[in-house]
Amino acid sequence: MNEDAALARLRQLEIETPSWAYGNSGTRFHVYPWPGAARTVHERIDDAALVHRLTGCCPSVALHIPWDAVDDYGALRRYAEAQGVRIGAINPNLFGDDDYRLGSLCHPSKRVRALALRHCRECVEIAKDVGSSIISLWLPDGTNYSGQDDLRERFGRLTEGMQAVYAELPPGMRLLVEYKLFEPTFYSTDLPDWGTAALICRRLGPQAQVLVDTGHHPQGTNVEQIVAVLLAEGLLGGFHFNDRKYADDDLIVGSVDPFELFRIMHELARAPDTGDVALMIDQSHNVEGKIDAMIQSVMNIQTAYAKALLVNEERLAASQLGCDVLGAHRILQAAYETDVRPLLTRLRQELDVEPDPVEAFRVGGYAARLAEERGTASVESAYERT
Ligand code: RM4
Ligand code: MN
Ligand code: MN
Repeated sequence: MNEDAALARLRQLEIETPSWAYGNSGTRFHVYPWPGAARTVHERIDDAALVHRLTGCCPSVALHIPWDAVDDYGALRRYAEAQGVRIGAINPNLFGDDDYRLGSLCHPSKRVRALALRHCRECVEIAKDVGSSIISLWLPDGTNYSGQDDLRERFGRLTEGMQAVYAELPPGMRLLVEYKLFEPTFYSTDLPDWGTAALICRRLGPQAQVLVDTGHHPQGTNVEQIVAVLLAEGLLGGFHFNDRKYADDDLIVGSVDPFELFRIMHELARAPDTGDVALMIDQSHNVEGKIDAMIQSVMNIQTAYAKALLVNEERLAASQLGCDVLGAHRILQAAYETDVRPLLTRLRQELDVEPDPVEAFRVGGYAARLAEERGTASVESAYERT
């Protein structure tokens, strides 16, 4: 499509950021605290709102329960709205309790399965209270050793548990089913891949769709093909964008393989209707700042989408039908190599934000102010040190 049409589509692009990426996080080796990192759900919402102000395209923030639990969700909703954002997907947490050592909805014990189900029910209620229409469910369930549990039994428990969660959904609320190859378990995972997730969603009904976390596949998986097939089947519910080098690395989107991001965004760009696909980021900033890294991810998604929108679809289709293998590939490559910075500058002028929102954050004194406000003023800002 031409630049003006691409600009119109870019204006509609909305990206949801995750509350959990704004707080301190780390690996199993250590958590290095970041000056001014958000400590409470209110501060996490503040940071998401700042990202929205600087980018103009991140109007919602996903919550993780109980990490973001509060007593009054109506008040939390109003707080978010007062900061200029709304609350997006509610993510139940089925891994943060001692009871979940051997799983949650697939646990061998009925008692633990009931606990997990109760938590999912609570999350549906929270979603209603905050005005969200999405439950993003990731199950950490699996086993570490062959023989540890009966795989078919576990699949049965999975279906039953998911059906029970699905039954709680009010009309208009969607259950996005997230899969992941491995981790925290290493021998088997109950929802390991998009096929299993799609199978479960088909069993459940139209309010269940698959969530593709771009870091949750075996090395070398063709993620854009998964996206294409799920779109064709009406089963693509949303994304957790991040990048990875080895496993579930949760790195800045597009930092390792921007061409893959472009190919994924191309599947979205050429789909007739992607209005329902929730574009969410799921990241963990362990050694870098949180807010500017989030903005960088947002900008990288915009860049990839802009390039994807500029693919000459007519010529591409003609080359494909004409069996011109290299010609078709070169059309994609040409779009990928286009310098879209001028187009994105136009977009940001229209959105009334700075041409480089990462730079705007870094020179705007935000980091020092947040460090001071949040009681880490004695630690010099990482930017001032360099
Ligand atoms: C998982 C998965 C989920 C996220 C948790 C914290 O690997 O990506 O989406 O909620 O991490
Ligand atoms: Mn995820
Ligand atoms: Mn993950």
